[in-house]
Amino acid sequence: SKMATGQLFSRTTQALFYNYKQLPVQRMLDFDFLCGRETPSVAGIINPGSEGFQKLFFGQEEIAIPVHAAIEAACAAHPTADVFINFASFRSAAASSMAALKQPTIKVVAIIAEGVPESDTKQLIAYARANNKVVIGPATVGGIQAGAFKIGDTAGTIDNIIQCKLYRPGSVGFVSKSGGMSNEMYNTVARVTDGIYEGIAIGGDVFPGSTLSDHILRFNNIPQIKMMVVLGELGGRDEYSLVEALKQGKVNKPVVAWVSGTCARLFKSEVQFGHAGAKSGGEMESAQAKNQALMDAGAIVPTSFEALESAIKETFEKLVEEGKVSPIKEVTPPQIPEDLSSAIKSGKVRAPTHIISTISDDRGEEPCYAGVPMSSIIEQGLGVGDVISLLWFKRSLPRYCTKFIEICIMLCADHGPCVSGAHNTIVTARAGKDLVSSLVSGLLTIGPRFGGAIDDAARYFKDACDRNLTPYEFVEGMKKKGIRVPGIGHRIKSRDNRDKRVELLQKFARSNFPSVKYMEYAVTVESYTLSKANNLVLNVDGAIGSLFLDLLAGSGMFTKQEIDEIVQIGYLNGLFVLARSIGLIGHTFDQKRLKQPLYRHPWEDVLYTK
Ligand code: Q5B
Repeated sequence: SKMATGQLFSRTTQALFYNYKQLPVQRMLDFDFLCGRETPSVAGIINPGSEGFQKLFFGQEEIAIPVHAAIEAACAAHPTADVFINFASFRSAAASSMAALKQPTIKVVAIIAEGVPESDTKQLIAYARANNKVVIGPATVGGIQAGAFKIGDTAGTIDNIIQCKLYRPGSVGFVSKSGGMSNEMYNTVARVTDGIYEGIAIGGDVFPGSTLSDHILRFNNIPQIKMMVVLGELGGRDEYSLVEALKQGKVNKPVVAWVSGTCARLFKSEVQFGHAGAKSGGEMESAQAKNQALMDAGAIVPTSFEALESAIKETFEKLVEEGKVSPIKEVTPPQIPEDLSSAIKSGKVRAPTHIISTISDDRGEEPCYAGVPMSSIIEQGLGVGDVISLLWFKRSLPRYCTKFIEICIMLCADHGPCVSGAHNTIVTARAGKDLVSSLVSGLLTIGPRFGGAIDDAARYFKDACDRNLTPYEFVEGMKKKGIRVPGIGHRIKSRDNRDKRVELLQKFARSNFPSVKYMEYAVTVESYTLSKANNLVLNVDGAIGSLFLDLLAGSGMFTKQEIDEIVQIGYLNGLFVLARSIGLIGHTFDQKRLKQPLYRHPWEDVLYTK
């Protein structure tokens, strides 16, 4: 079995990681890279209920690690992965660990959770024993084989791993109950010996899946391990199985041991330390008794925890003198690239951004539109016109301007079911499509002929008015170029059937705007075009286009260059797009509410011709 032959891990060991946590997996991969492993030690991730890939770094490169929804599927996909690292909570750790133990490919299960019911752990232990499998934990950080394989968060940060030289094997086998103390001991061992070969934290529960003596006996069979260090803990009788093994002569390598918790005697009543198993029970379970028994059985036991380091040092030096350890060939581990976020945070690097944004900021306590916090917009009782002026024009405009914007939105919100946009939306909704599809299919008709003539109207009226062209010069000049005057003409509106919307906009502007110069110019153009045909009225696009020029020029809120830029970029069709979306959404709901069937255009309404 794994336990009997000794080696649990190697440089090619791969694990399945249950219940994805980014940090421990990334730390495992960083360790792999540090050790010069060719394959990542995490073959797959199991995240109950989700599948796909998880992107992580392997050195400087990103790799995609497969994510499986179930343990069985993961084991089938990665038959050579024989370690199962279980990061499930204490509630589900036992069930998932048992499921893993039952997989033929899994040989070692490490259980990180603290608080797994003892009766469940006992079942796991019994099953593992009967099937020659190894359980590490529960309530453990895991373990590490230096230069080869690491479980989860074992040994902490990359800096600590480098400091403890865990990227290459030494000659010391280490086993402890506590994971936190094992980090401490990796440092100690690195200081006074040639380093760790393997380190295991068995966990602080009363019933650990594998015991101190299990691992010491295993270490005894690993030729590279020349000495062992054990860090026990008061409470429980685990250390006595080690005492037995020592007494029976089953261990022929030096064992340096210390059982912590000697201070418990200083307390009058029973003391419960951090671990479930670490409480001072009877005399037998005291640290003093266990230290004494270990010493009597032949372990090297110092007089205090402080003296542990020198005991390890002396034991190692003796092995060197006896020629039992050959000097380690030191290697320089590769540099692990630092994560961009932490490098930026520490001011080491700077990186160019890929996007600039100037209109809103969602990073603070509340979103801001052009620097104005949401709460202030609400407290001031501002409206959608103000929001548009902040997000589109990046400034707060006077009330008459924002009111004008709101009037544009209201007047253009809909114009019946027969216009291009509404028709498309209705047909799309009746084809069974969703809201967004129905909406955009209508929006896509907005353009030079329908609703999208506002910007061009503003461009041409501005140019003609600024150049003092007479309506005759302007209209005939356009005709020569073969361009229809944007903002002029309507399918149903005419001299005798005026567009009420145009009149309302003009009325509002005349009584609120400081100047309506551009609109008056458009009206003179209209007078001229009406002399040509009855329907060549100033339409809603032309009214908005010309009046917005007046707003921009008359409000005193925009420079000449800003006005040119607004007209050139073309902001104003946005008003129609935004407004008509309201109506198109309404038409979609209307058709759905009416449960209208698929639309088919009638044959009679098509001229079929050759
Ligand atoms: N003629 C709007 O045309 C329409 C002329 C012109 C010089 C012109 C047309 C046009 C410019 C674009 C524009 C916005 C296609 C319209 C809107 C929103 C809406 C819609 C709704 C809503 C209408 C007949 C004769 C021809 C033409 C000449 C026409 N327009 N000449 N400048 N602008 N306007 N769009 O009626 O000699 O016979 O060749 O393109 O501003 O979209 O309610 O429906 O809220 O939803 O189809 O209000 O005016 O006329 O194309 O048969 O032309 O007049 O050259 O002369 P019609 P056509 P000729 S508002």
